[in-house]
Amino acid sequence: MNPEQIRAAVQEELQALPIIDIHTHLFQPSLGPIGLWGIDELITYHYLEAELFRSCPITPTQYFSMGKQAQADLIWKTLFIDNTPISEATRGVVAVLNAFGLPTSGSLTEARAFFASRKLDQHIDDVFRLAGIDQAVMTNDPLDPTEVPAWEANPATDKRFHAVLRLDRILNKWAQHWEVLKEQGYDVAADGSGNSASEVRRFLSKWCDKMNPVYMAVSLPDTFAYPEDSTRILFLREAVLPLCRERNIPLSTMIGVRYLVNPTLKLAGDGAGKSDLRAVERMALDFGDNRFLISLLSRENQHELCVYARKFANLMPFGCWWFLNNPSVVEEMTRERIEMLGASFIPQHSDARVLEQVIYKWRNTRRTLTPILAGTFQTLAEDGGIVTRDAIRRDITRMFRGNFENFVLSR
Ligand code: RAT
Ligand code: ZN
Repeated sequence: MNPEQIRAAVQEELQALPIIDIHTHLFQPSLGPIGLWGIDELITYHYLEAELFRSCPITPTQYFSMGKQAQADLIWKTLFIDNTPISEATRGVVAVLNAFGLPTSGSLTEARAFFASRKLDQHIDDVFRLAGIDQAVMTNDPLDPTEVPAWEANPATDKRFHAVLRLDRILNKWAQHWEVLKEQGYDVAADGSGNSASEVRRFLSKWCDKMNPVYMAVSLPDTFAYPEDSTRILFLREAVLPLCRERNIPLSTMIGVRYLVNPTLKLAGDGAGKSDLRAVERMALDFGDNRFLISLLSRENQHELCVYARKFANLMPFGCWWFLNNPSVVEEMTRERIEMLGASFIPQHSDARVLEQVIYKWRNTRRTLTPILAGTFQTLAEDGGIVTRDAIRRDITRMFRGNFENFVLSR
């Protein structure tokens, strides 16, 4: 194939492949109204809330006291009318409106009427088709009071969605949650002593039965350390990782958050920090029978992660997370990963919080990665390698589906 044919083949294969979105904050409709969708949710996405305060004098306290629609109107006026929507997150809203043939400027009336007319179940099918995905992995928290009742009602499964047992409240906020377990009859203590670890395992095991998660997951601070004398590491070592082995599922660790550096911004108030990846090295070594999906929030940590993935086959780097999901950084990270790991990683997840975001996030990923992947195969051809359509399809399928199916679903 000549360079132009290679580029066209990459573009077509990437376009045609139904991707598995391996980490989102979306919910299957059978879990009820906790799933966010529609124009007001899109505009009040926390990525956009953070941008609002840079261009409008309103204080966070004033903003958060407003109703959802008034918040959306303010963000729309500030970031889309008074300013040009050139940031990644604002451009995303424009792309979604455009995908549905809705006006991308002026009033929101038509968009609101359109989304109000949609029936959720069919809408999900349409959104997934526009995004080019066929499955999305959820984030399910067994200690979230808004989510628990939905699971207690034994929701119908939905082949478009997979559950994930999220552990943040247990591993990061034990002090605020141990009593909730205690009230539910688990023999746990604030300091993790006595039967706490085995009881946490029993609690998680019950939730595995209920949710049938494809993996367990936790976000971790930039200061994450292992080994360490803490309830976090105690429960990881004695409850979470043994249970992952028993159920034969991976643990996803997303490391590098600096929680609430500006608490007034709520969900938009977290920052990012560089981590010491010796913790990852030691975990990969000490728990050689566990599998770890890994995403890191700091750009500076990405090269090191590739090095560790070369040492430990039980690490699966995935995604360009949160502040990294911008074309300039995605380009750099993906090049680095291909150069060091071939096709043995998962390039992206959407992290969508509002259903329709998968449309713009996956379009952006395809647009950014087409030249990177094409360049990879073009360079191979230049060096005398045989590049075929089948090889391109095989590698793209492996990165955006196969690695997840093999590492997570099919073991
Ligand atoms: O990207 C985000 O939406 C963040 O707020 C987080 O939810 C992060 O992705 C996480 O899963 O902790
Ligand atoms: Zn997330």
